[in-house]
This record gives sequence, C-alpha cells and structure tokens, in this order.
Amino acid sequence: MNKKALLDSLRDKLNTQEYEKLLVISNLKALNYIVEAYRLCEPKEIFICTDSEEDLSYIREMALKTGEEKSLNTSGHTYHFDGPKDQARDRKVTKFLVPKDDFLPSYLNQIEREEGLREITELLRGSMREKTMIVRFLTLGPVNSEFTILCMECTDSWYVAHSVSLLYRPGYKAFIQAKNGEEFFYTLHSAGRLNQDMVSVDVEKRRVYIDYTQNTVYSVNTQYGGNSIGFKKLALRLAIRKACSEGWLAEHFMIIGVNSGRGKIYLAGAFPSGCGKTSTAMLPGENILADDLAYLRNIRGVARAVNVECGIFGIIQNVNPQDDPLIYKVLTSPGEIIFSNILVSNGEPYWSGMGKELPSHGINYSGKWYVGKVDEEGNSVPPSHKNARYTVALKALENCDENLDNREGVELGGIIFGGRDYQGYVPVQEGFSWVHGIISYGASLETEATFAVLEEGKFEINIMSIQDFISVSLGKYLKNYIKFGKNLKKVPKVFGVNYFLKDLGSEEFLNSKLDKHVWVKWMAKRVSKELKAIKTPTGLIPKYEDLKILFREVLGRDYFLSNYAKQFMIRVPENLAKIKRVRKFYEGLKDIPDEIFKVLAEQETRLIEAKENFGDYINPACFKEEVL
Ligand code: SPV
Ligand code: MN
Repeated sequence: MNKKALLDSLRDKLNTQEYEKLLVISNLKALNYIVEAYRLCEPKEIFICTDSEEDLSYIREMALKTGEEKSLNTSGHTYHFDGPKDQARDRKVTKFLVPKDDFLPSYLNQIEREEGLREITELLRGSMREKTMIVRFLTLGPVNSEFTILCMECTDSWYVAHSVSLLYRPGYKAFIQAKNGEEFFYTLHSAGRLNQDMVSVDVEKRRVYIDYTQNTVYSVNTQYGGNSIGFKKLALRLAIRKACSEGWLAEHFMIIGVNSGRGKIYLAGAFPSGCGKTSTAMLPGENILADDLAYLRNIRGVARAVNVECGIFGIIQNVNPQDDPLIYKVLTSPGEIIFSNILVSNGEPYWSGMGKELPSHGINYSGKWYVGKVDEEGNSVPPSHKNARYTVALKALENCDENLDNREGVELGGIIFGGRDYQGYVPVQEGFSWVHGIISYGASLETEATFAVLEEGKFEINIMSIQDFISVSLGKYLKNYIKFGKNLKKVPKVFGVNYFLKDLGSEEFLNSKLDKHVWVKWMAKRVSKELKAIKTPTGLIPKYEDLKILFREVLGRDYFLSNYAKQFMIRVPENLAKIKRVRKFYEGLKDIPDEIFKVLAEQETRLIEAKENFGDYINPACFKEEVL
C-alpha cells in the first residue's frame, strides 16, 4: 500500500490532528505497523506522540485518568501496580519465533514462527477494544549518532507510554527524517483485559514473542516494565543479533565516570539484576552515565560506549540514605518519578530497606496490605515487592554525567563483571588481557538468580549477566566479544568484582556495601596507570598499601592487613571447582570458541601450581610479582 492508502485506512480512528502527525512520516513500514496493529487490536482511538510537551503531558494525564497510575503527595510522583503474578520478567513465556528454515540452539527458548505468530495474533486480537493505542517513536542511543537505532512501540498502556518518556530519547523527529526503508525496532504491546484496579487479568496467557526476522517484539497480557517496555530487554535481544552480525557490542552494562587523579575514567559494568549494578553506577562523587544498557563500538580503534537509554528503571528495595544517598534524595524530592509495586500509605511511598519504619497498613500490589498478610498459597506478602522499582530520568540526578548525550559516546577505560559469588573470587581483580578477563570474569560469571526473574534461588552461569537476552548461539556471542577486543587499538582493561564474598565456612560477608567505591577507584587508577598490582593465579589484585590509602581517602576509615588477607586470599579449591562447573557448562554446547577452554585450562594450571607451593588457601602476601 502507498502512504495515502495506509493513512486513509486509519482515517476514522484519527482526528485531524493525529492524522497530520502521521502525514510527515515517510517510512511506510512504520505506518504499516500502525495500520496492522490497529486492525488486529481494534483500539477505539489512536494517539500519536510527537514528543511535544503537550503530548507528553497528555500521556501523564491519561495515566492518572485511567487509573494506571495514581498520584502521591510529592509533586510529580505517581505510582503504578502490576498484578501479584506479574512482578518480573517471565523467562518461560519469552520466546524467539524461529522460521522453519532457520535454527536457534535449543537453550534459547523458542517456538516455530508461524505457530507462534498465530498464537500471539489470537491473544492480541481485539485486545485494545475500549482503549487507546498510543504510538511512541524513540531512539536507542543518542540521536543522530553512529550508535542510534530507531525504535517504535504501539501500546495500550499509558503507564508504558509514560515510562518511556523518562527512559528514552525522543524519536518522532528522527522518524520524520527517516527515509522509507530505514531499519528500526518495533514492539506491539497490549496489557490485555484489565480489572477495576487496572491490572492485567489474563497473566496466565502472558506472552513475549520475538520475531527477529522482522525486528519486532509482541508482548501481551502483562504490564511489568521488563515485559512491556519494548525498548528495554525486548529491543536488547534484537540489538544483540544486529551487533553480532555487524561486529559491535550491545550489552547489559552500567557506565560510571570515575574521577581518578588523572581525569575522568569511564568504566562499564555488567551485573545480574540485584547484584549491585545501580549502586555501583551511582557512587557519590562520581558520575552516572548508564545504569542498565550500553552499546559499544570500535571508533578509530577506541572502544566507545553510549547509554541506550536516558533514564533509570531501578530496584528500590534497600535504597536508603546510608547506602544510596544520591538516589534516595531524588526519590524523596519533587520531580517526575513513577514508583511501581511499592507500599502506599496516606499518599506516601514506602519500601523495604528504606531506612525507616514502614506503616503497618497500606495498599500494595496485592491490594489492601497489613502486617502479617498472606497470599492464597499461605506465603507472607511483603509490604513492597522485592522487585519494586522507580522510574526516573537520569537528568534528574545531580551526578548525571555531562556526556550522556554525546553522539561519539565515551571512551571506555575498563569493563567490570560482577556476580553473586559467596565463595570464590576476591572482591576485585584485573584480567591479564582482554581475552583472559572476558573469559574468566565475563563468560564465567556465576550468580544466584535473583528476584528480577521468576525462578529465584537457583545458582547458575549468567554469561556477561546477559544470558537471558542472548538471541544468537552463545558461541557466536562470545566470538564476537573476543574479536571486538582484538580489533581495538586501545583495549579496555577487564575487571572481575565480587561484592558478596563470605568468610570461609561462615555466613558473614567480608565487605561492607560501601567498599565497592574503593574497588571502583582502584580500577580507575589502574586504567590511568597510577597504581601497580600483584599477579595471582586468577588475576591482578590490589596492593595492601594502595587499598589502605584508598580506604582512608574514599571512606575515611582504616583498612587493616587482616581484612586484606581474608578478602584477597586466593581460595584454590573454590576456584578449581568453579572452573570445573564453567567447563562443564561450555562442554555441553556447540560452537564454543577454543579460547574459552584454553583460558580455563591455563587458569587451572596456575592454581594447581600455586597450591603446590602455598597450599589451598593462599595469603596474598605469598605473591610477589608486581605489574603496572
Ligand atoms: C533487569 O532485570 O535486569 C532490569 C529490569 O534491568 S528489566 O527491565 O526487568 O529487565
Ligand atoms: Mn537490567
């Protein structure tokens, strides 16, 4: 169909103003998606958001008017509830649509494309009756840059439409400029039938299907942001495929600008949900550039990175004035914030671990809440959900980095990988090389699954903390990663951190939450070549004397040799056991690059040699070789 025919087919659903908003768009595919979404979902009307202040405020108003959000006492603050069974990403129902003549490895959750399309089409059919379909155009990455990917979502949720105003950069203008045929990512989302609390009713029929052949994602019968905001993890899956075929990286990274003695050093970091990613990105005195997603490109031999987003959809549990002073201040000051799945009492938001007593009554995602409440299965209902979140624009933070919208991105000095590892890795270490670091810390990242996915409590490998979103074979993904580093002239350092190390045979954590700031400073100073490090079998570790100074400078406190000896002890049996688990994991897969096995074997040899010389649990003082 040509443009006129496409627009004519929407004529009775669009008033003149909305019609004119679409007239300036020449990308027929974008127009066609709107027509198809309208025919399938049958909304009573369509609202096209042009990113004008008027349109953005209309979305805010409608989120309140429909009851998808409600106001809190503080100006600009609203809250939204997802249903009790719709509180996290759902791996089981998130599937790739695979055409008959294509192949995806069996560990990627999938369904035959035609069958999946039929199923999702039936679920979406008529799903927007009596509702408005909102069309949002946005960009992933800064506008008009080498990194930019255009993105569009049709949704019937004002909450989703509102969230993206805070989380993504406006893209209507970019779509006007886009030529017909220009590629973009697309999501069609419907929350499905809603109850009187404006919560999705048919969560049992929740589906998130990814049609990578069309760069399209369908999401239905769910509201939780991670399932419904197409630009987040849904688009990440599409971006990973694109990145792997074009030789760049789309990653689950935060980015922090760290002030070192020699200027600002940017470090990216991958941590599974609930493992300290946002709090690392948000360290006081440093600058946050990204909290969740980054694109990395080789630009003239340098690894440069941008934030895919421009806002935070962050976990709120345990955000308190001691541990996260910056974000706590934002969350308790006037300004545009959407709280989700928290406890509300007398118009005030509350969450577990906020550092003050919670009221005994209120309302939360389960309805009326009171101390001692249990759900249908007899489990106690917490005041706020563990995966309760806040949504806020990064620009609302006083520590937002000045380069957030830099079209060239920032030069990455290092990449950090950190999981939830109670027994093995030291709190911070540096890889001997790109390949060593990527494999030992990134591809070997193990963690306990946390509450942001629905199967809690299981230990598992979570490659680069992105495994949930990998949309190609793991081998292909890892090869691309390794090659990316090899093609750089200036290679970022690779670090492994572990905030969760416990004392041997004890449940006691060896670090306080604030210590991460010292590790981050150490890493920045390694990048700027201010400090030497000690070579151990698993990586380069800090010198005690340097940490002693850094603890004093950063946290204003003493750091004792006895703490260092415990924290940086090389635990040979735990490390060898880890290598075995990781090797077993990769041996079961096809097309894994040989380097993986080589690096693991070398690490194993180094550990065995060290054990022969010094025993199972090695005091870091045993290692004498220092490197700059
Ligand atoms: C995560 O779980 O990694 C998040 C939130 O950042 S979600 O949008 O659910 O992916
Ligand atoms: Mn994330």
